[in-house]
Amino acid sequence: MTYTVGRYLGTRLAQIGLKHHFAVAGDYNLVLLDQLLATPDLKQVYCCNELNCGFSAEGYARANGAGAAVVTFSVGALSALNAIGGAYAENLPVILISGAPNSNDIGSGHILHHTIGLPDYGYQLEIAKRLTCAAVSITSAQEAPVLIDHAIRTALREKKPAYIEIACNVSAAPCSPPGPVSALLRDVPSDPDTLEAAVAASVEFLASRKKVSLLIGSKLRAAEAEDAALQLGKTLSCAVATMAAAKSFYPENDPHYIGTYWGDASSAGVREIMDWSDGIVALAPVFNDYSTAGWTAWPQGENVLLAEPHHVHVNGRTFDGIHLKDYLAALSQRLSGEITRPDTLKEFQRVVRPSAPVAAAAPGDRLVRAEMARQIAQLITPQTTIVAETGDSWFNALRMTLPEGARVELEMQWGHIGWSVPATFGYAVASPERRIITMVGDGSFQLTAQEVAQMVRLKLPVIIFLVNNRGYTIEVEIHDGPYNNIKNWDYAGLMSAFNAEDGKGLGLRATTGGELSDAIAKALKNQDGPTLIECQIERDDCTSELISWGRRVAAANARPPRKAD
Ligand code: TPU
Ligand code: MG
Repeated sequence: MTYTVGRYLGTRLAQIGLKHHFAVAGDYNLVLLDQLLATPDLKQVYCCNELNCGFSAEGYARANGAGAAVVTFSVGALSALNAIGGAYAENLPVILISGAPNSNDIGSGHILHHTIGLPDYGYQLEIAKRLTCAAVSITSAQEAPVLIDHAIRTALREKKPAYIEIACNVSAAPCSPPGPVSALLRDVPSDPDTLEAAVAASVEFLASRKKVSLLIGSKLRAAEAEDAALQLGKTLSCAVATMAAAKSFYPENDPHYIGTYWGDASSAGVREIMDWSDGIVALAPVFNDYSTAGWTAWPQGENVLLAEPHHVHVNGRTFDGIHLKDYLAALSQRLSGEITRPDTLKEFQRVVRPSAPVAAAAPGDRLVRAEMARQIAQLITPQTTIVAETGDSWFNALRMTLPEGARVELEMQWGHIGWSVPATFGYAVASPERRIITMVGDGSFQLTAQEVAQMVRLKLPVIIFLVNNRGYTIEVEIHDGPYNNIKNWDYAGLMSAFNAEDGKGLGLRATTGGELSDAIAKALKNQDGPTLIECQIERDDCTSELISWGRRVAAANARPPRKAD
């Protein structure tokens, strides 16, 4: 068959495992959308706006490995680019596809609608280049396959977003045969000699230390190294902690797992064990101001072996050009039967007693955070994914103990409030078989609320716990002022507006523990649409971790400027 540019692109998206793409229509992309609709095995899913479209594709990529969003030029794409920045920060290969001006207009001096009113339309590509690993502009059908393949291949290899703009008069043009012959190359293999040298240096590091622990970082999933990390934990028999943004990237039911390492917001005993360790093997971590709790908990120096997705730093040497999963597998194999390091785990078991379960509140008592979190935690099964928004929802999710298979999705590097609603939508489209639970604050929800309407449209039975604490509590704990108060909404009442005449979404409100358990029971029965449960709690009713972490972040923000020499 003859492939048009749009069909070629659609076929490539299907070949990399996409079953859906997210879209908002506009005249620059309508013909392209027609072409994508004609692609077998690729469904088109619509969003309310382009920011949400980008985040939906981002959420889809979390569940499916990659995602795609199709938007119109400028007015659409510039909104979507915020979510693309998020995909870059979060290491997710999201392909942003934008319709673009007719190729005849380029260089003609014409002023076009939706642009900034100048005859140069190149600004969008320039912006996209800063926020993606590959950005291409397609203005002729002949070059389209090469450019499309370059963008998609680079995104998959680097686990970063890519950008493709297609002139609106080129989408339906036939491109050069034979079309997409076979699947795209995903990666180049690890260099065997470097791998060998990295493993040898790492064995030396481990052999000279007794109190070794493993620290799991948030790039581990993008590095496709979760299984290999588990294998290394078992091989070393040491204590294993996850960084906050890597919650659920290591099975919490594994006997070596000790909890979250996050400075003084760590789970009980974990900071003490990490501080006590004389060798920390850090796997694909992101050490930023938030994850180090305002630079107060940053493992570095000679006692840290830092294994990144494509290189390893150990004993003052760097080994580049290897894949983390290959390195971890080779290291486990080399260590097996010779070196184990159980001291950190033994010490943890000595110093930390299992905490007593939180007692249920009386059903008629005013709802408090602890009771809300207790009831949500009871819902978690191996099929659950918790999507937790920036705010105290982060800290509530981090406290939950996960059975094997349960996942937590966080967007801690980008930290765009409102991310969780469209990301939940995208995730649910990708993984309808999972039970998806979203925890989102009132302030965050107000940014992207309308995407709940798309969950209604597609009848996705997600459960959204909307924490109405009347404001930006996370900001209150960092630095308070009148800007942290927000207009209250009737959140539960929104659902009837989203349902309109045909939707099956459910909006419920809980002001007591009893009302919350009733609402949850109704949510579990509602399989024909989302259930939003507005949980009303006091403004200052938050986790102790938020308070101590907020204090650290405030102190880091308040460091005075350096003095001039
Ligand atoms: O649980 P809680 O009350 O902390 O969460 P809520 O109500 O969702 O409040 C979140 C407050 C917040 C803001 C305003 N967290 N971070 N920010 C700053 C911010 C502003 N704009 C964007 C797009 N992202 C942000 N993180
Ligand atoms: Mg709030």
